[in-house]
Amino acid sequence: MRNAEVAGVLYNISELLEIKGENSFKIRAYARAARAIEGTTEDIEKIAHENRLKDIPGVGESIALKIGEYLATGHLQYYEDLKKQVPAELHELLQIPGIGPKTLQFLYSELGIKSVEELERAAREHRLRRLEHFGETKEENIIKAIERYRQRSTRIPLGTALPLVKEIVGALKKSGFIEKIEPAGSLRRRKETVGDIDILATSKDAPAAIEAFVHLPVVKDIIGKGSTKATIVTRDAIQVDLRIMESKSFGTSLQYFTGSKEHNIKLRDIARQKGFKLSEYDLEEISTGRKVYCESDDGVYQKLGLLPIPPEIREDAGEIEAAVSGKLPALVEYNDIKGDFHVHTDWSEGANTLVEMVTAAQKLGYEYIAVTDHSKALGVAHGLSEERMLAQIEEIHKLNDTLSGFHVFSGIEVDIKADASLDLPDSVLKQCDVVVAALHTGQRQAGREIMGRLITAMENENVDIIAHPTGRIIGEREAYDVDIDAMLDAAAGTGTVLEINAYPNRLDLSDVNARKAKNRGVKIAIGTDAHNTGHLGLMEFGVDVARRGWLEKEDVMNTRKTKEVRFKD
Ligand code: DGT
Ligand code: CA
Ligand code: CA
Repeated sequence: MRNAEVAGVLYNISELLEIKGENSFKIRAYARAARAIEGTTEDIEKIAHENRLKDIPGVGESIALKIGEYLATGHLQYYEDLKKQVPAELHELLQIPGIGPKTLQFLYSELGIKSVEELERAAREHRLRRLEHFGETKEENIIKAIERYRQRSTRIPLGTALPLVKEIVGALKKSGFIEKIEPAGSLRRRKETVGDIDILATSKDAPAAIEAFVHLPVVKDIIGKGSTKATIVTRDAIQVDLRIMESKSFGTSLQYFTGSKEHNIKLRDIARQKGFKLSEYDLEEISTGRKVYCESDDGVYQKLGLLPIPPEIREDAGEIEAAVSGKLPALVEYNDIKGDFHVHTDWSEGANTLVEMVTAAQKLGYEYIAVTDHSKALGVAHGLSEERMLAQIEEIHKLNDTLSGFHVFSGIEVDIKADASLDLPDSVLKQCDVVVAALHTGQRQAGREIMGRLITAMENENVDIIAHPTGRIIGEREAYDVDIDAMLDAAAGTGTVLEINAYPNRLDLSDVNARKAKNRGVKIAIGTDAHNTGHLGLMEFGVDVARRGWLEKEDVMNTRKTKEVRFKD
């Protein structure tokens, strides 16, 4: 899928237009289209092919033509022209969160800053804090943002990597030269970001398989190529390794290249204690030199007398000890999921109607969704007032009467305002089946304020779930100043459920925090935060986080049957 690539181009156009001071309607249309394309799980090429580009929010005649041109030729003249009009350094500066076109112009006129390096130097030399509207905190925030920006350019969100891998694996299978093929590395472990992508395969004709790989349409550069291994860089600058292994070594090599490195080191120790030398090629019995081969990587664990360890928890975080003592968790699975607890419709900022979201959820085999549109404080999102909330509840009741085998929970994503009050009165919240509360403003408040808001919300008997509890956005924004232990105490004490937001740039709670929650007895709800029907498909990313957090079926609310879904009473 080229969705991320096309979205990237549209985002860039939006920013270039902004630097040029073009009209804000046009700027926003490109950004909106980019977000929608990034968010949909439907293949943009398929949408273009079926002439449905204009169904995407923000996409009109002119943007549709541009997407078409880019998809067909890999080139967009309008974009190339824009880039020529704006220096690349300025464009890069805009990638730093907190630096918009206006700030950029101001910094240029005051200090002559026109690159990220110059901005960083000015901040470190404390030349920014003296400027009007700046000050010490803002200067420090800019330094942090630059540091994050530099990290972000090196690791790739799972949400970008996974569709790419599916595309590559699909294309290689079609080539006819591949027998077995499996992605390995951090991607197989479903880490929230991956450094590079590692793919393992077997083939009767390894050189031909390697040739097919380096000639895939996604390939931009070939970094290295041998007869059984190649490394390429894709058009969106992601490095991919393909290794062709001998068939008999597939199990041990998949185990080795899945990692993590720390997990492997400990597993090799265990092997040695049992008299084996473990490598990517085989398990060798040290006393006799006899070589043992495994078809799958589960087989490697079994041969060592261990229960197979799911890839998602191979981080040397206690899983090997658990396997040794026969106490591995039975991780929650995607097929256990019966519904979604965080769904928007066109009543607020969603792109689809209530009925469309329900139909899409039914297609996924779900038994229910909770419709959780924004509340009124989010003006930009067209949030619900008291009246509209009550009207929506009414409409959901009517809809439920027409549905069989499916239930819509009437919910709300109510804003926790900066003064810790909720955006809708208890009298209205009480009438919702599910109240999801979340912070959307005042995110930079000090920890005491932030925690006060979260805890006050959790103490409200109407609040069932806290959405995206730490507020972090991967590669873009740090978590709010949250004390995770205090949050978990409050959640446990009040019976409030915490969300794993499945949207790939959030994945919040994170794997580590989800595991802490489980250990405190705090239940988790996975919500996709769907803003269109395609987003409902993001559930798998939430399940990945849950699995990495060692969660089992009973820890996750979405595994319950409709009748058993019960929050605070
Ligand atoms: P990444 O790419 O930074 O997100 O993380 P990984 O885990 O994919 O790491 P990568 O791509 O460097 O290597 C893939 C796997 O190969 C890694 O998970 C475990 C294995 N591996 C790599 N280097 C070593 C090593 O020095 N010792 C051992 N035991 N395993 C290694
Ligand atoms: Ca890797
Ligand atoms: Ca690698």
